[in-house]
Amino acid sequence: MLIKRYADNPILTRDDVPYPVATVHNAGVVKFNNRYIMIFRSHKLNGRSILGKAESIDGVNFVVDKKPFMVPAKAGIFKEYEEYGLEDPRVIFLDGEYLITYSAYSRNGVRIGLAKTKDFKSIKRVSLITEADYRNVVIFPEKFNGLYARLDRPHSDISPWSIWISYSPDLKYWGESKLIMKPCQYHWDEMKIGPGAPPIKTTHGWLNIYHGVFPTMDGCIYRLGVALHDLRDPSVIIAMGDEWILQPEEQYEITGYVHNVVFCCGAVPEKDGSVKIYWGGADSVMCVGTAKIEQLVDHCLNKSRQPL
Ligand code: BMA
Repeated sequence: MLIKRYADNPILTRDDVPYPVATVHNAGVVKFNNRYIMIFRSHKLNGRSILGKAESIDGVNFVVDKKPFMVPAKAGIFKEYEEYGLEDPRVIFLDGEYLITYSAYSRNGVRIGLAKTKDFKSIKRVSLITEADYRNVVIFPEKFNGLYARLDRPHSDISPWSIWISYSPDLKYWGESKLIMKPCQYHWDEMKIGPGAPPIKTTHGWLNIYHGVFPTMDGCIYRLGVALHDLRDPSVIIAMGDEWILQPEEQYEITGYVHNVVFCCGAVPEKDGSVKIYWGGADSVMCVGTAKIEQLVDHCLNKSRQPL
């Protein structure tokens, strides 16, 4: 097994949240002042989502803030596009600040919002960085030739749910977009793929933990896979692991708000060469597992498939 599930999963459920929510899932996690900060998604009891925050010393035992971290904006352009809620946050640290990307839902579709914080207390919304029909945007925690880089997941009928890369000088204007990874027919990720955790720098390349979806007569199955991007040019895929690294197997992944889902928005690399991978189980609870970064890299390199 590449990923060792924590024995006491799930690590966070709605019972741990001091305000009424139906779920706790799909969380971004980063280190801040020697603590783990988790920004998680919750369905409210009307079915729309908000973001909560939890803190931990060991990355496993989390305490949730008394109040939600981010709710739909009450004014301006963000109000218009966050009307139906905020989903699936990813968090990275770059140039002294934390960048949070999240899906913003409204009657106009789903697009990606970007917010900044230095202390996880005051949050500044920066920009809506995509138009509609984008989800799962992760920003690399380093710049390339002075540009921010992100993996994103637009959707169109001709090129369904694939992973693209885009660049920006200022986090606001994005371009130089390029398709870099596609779903593979009759394969565990044949229906959709999308970026999961923000990429992790390794000596062999940027490790990208992504999700893949397979449609069955009983609905979709969400699993996780890994790919390696070139360190200097992340639009180049060095390898893409042919087999998944995690699939729904435990009861808390098989049944819940949406069954058969493991969905990752965050992973924290540790000094000992391991990585804590966080995933939402069945869109209901938060789970964690550990893996050796080297083994995930080998998984990409040893049995790779064509990314396009
Ligand atoms: C996707 C998103 C995720 C969710 C997944 C499984 O389309 O909505 O937030 O975890 O479906 O329901």
